[in-house]
Amino acid sequence: MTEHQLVDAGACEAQPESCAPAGAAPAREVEKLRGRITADGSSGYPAEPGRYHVYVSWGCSWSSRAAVVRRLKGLEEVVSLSYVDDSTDERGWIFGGASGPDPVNGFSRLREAYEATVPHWPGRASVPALWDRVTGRLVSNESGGISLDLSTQFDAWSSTGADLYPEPLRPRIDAFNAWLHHDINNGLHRVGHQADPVEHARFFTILFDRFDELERRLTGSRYLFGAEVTEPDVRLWLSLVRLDTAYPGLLATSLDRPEGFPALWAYARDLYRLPAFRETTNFAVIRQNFADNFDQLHPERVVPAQSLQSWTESQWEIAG
Ligand SMILES: N[C@@H](CCC(=O)N[C@@H](CS)C(=O)NCC(=O)O)C(=O)O
Repeated sequence: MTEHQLVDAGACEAQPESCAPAGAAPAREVEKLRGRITADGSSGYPAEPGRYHVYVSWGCSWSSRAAVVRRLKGLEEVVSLSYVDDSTDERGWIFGGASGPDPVNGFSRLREAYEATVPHWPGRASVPALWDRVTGRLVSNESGGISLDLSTQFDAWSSTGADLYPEPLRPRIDAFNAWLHHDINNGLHRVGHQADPVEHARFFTILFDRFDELERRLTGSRYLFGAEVTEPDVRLWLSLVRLDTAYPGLLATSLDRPEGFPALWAYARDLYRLPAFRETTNFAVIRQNFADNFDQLHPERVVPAQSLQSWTESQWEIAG
């Protein structure tokens, strides 16, 4: 199995504005590592306690998937995880600062993990990055695969027994995640990087249309797929919390939508009350990340302060 290959999909996911129109050459190629962990070891990377480590960033929604899923599954003692520093420089993510040093390899930059995997790594050194202590290399830098592998392949050691990707729902979950990806997971990047006011407004209309669909879905359903949290709830929530931080009041009430999205907003706060979501979220870093990176979102480079209290107010009491 090829462990890494040049594809343009990563660039599209991270920064869709860098993607070329269909049929044209991609504007920029991003190298992706696509190894997968399997419970039976058939992929070459068997699930084993203590073997794998995930590098993530507090600000990055893609990498936060691994942090939330790991907590929901109760895999803290099984798969280790650490944070890169909150800011990057021209050569990418650095270890240190408030997040502390790299606890696994003692690297000073995340790029060193990539170079240990593929000499002269040609792409960006992105998070999430899943490290294998046995082979001394990265397995994957693809958030979707890492999230699903943590959701399914370590069940023998899960202290919660949560089933985040139930077998009978998998085709529906896969279809939902694909739907979610384009306009919502990437929605923030689309609106945040769009300078043209007409396009900016168009992306917002699409986003609100998707929110309307979710509002209907979540009216009468506690989570996306019923009474239990599943993996797509993680994907949706990480985007919602960032969109609502970038545009305070987006879910509750805003100029464009005074009535807000009551079911979606209640759902978002409901999930925030779970430690797996709350303790892997840092509003200050998310806010700063927008101020630094999303010029079109807030040209003055200041993101409005948001009341954390609104996220902690609940419309209902959580049972159990
Ligand atoms: N397609 C990737 C996207 C990951 C990604 O865009 N990570 C960003 C942070 S949110 C990153 O690390 N970028 C590194 C850089 O741009 O140097 C995934 O879903 O895992």
